[in-house]
Amino acid sequence: MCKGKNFFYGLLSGVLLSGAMAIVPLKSVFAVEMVGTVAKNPTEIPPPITRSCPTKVTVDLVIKEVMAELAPGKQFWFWGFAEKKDDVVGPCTVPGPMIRVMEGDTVVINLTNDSNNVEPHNIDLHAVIGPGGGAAVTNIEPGETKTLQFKAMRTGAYIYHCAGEGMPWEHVAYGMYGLIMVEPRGGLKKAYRELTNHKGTVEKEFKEFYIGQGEWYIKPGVEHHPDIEGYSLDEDKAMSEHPDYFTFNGHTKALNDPSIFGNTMMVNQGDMVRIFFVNGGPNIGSNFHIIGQIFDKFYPGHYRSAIRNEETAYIPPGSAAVFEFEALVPGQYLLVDHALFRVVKGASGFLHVNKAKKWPHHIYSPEATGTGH
Ligand SMILES: [Cu+2]
Repeated sequence: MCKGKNFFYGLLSGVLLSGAMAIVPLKSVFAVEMVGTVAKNPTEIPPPITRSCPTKVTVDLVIKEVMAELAPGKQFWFWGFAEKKDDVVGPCTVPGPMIRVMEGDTVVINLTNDSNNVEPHNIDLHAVIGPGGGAAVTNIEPGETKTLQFKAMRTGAYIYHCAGEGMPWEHVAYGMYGLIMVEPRGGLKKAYRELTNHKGTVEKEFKEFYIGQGEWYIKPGVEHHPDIEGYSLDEDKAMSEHPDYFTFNGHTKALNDPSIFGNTMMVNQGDMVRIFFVNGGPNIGSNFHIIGQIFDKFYPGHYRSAIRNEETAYIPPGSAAVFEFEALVPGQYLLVDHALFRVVKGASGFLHVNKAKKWPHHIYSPEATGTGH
């Protein structure tokens, strides 16, 4: 199945058998890190671009293979991206760390395959123009680091993902994807519109969130780790596109359970909201909708070609987009994939709009609570 890992695995087992003249359980060779969750906090977003001059941006990414909960009671063998800052490696998350650069920037990606891993990996960023989107020069075995440098040529939201072993489907199905935002020179619009009050003109800042959708095909057993009870990729289910779960941000409950991040997407009445959305797939497109909201703008590509006043937006697997809207009416709003049986399988989350002033009866009356769904 995986040429690289079988070779690596076989090499190690041979050394153990011939060197020690004893059968050493291979499970002792590879330790897998047990983490509680890979769920991504939707507010973990790099600061917006405020400059106009291109610069060099360096991003250190570390690939980890970990055991974490995918759905209640289901431990899954995830592969994912973490960011290293000031020599500290952050958590491995799904989606991976959001990367934010500007059109014209020179971007340096230092990609490390953690030495505890068993798989070869690489990175393909759809913001890159060149062979493999970077995958052609970033193939790394566990313990290796390689560097990719590219120029961010086109503004837009793009997915990045692993394409290791020439089998991106497998690596994406294990959770290896994230979003890179290439902002226009000067940055994305900081305010949707200007308002005036008695002190003069004020800008309404966007409250920004980061969501990654993916679907999961699982079977009992963890390759290379026979001592661990858990689940890994079921390739037959993946081939026939019959997923067990869908997630927003790496766990079926990530954005709908207050004990994870279910209360994290919170804004005030009148706030502007911007959502960076990536769909890893690997197979299935998202039909993203927020029940009770209309997207003022939705731009899968250049912000100037935004689609306006859209309600359900299709984000293909292997793609990303930006959504903007004004939170005019207080309440609890359900985020869904509007292929609605997927909600039952985990594709849901909440946006909370706090009442910050008088209820806007001219927009919605009477005053309401809950989602009605
Ligand atoms: Cu990979």
